[in-house]
Amino acid sequence: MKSLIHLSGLLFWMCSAVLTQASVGAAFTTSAVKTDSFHVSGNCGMCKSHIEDALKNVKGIESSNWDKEAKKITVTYDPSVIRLLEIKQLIAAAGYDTDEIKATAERYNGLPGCCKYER
Ligand SMILES: [Cu+2]
Repeated sequence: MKSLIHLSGLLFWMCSAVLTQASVGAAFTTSAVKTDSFHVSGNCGMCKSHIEDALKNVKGIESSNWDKEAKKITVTYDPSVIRLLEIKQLIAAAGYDTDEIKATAERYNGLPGCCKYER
């Protein structure tokens, strides 16, 4: 009987330790994450996938959504992991101009015809 009480005590301790860690982890991610919007040139749906793919599987970036009509991207990211300027560099490297970083002529020229936005 004594060992059973001991075991349940241990289980309780383990569960609360896990729970505490989980809530600390969640608090960290929610408080650190930031959402920013900025201009990104582009024309079509293909541009949208190029731009968003450039930010996919990038550490620190949670989500991105480029609006074809507004020519604006909304990015949710962790500024302690990746800086906004680095995000703009990734988009420029894919061939698209942002408000701060422009794509190189080489990258721009590499875009498919339908994606060659006016500069
Ligand atoms: Cu396009």
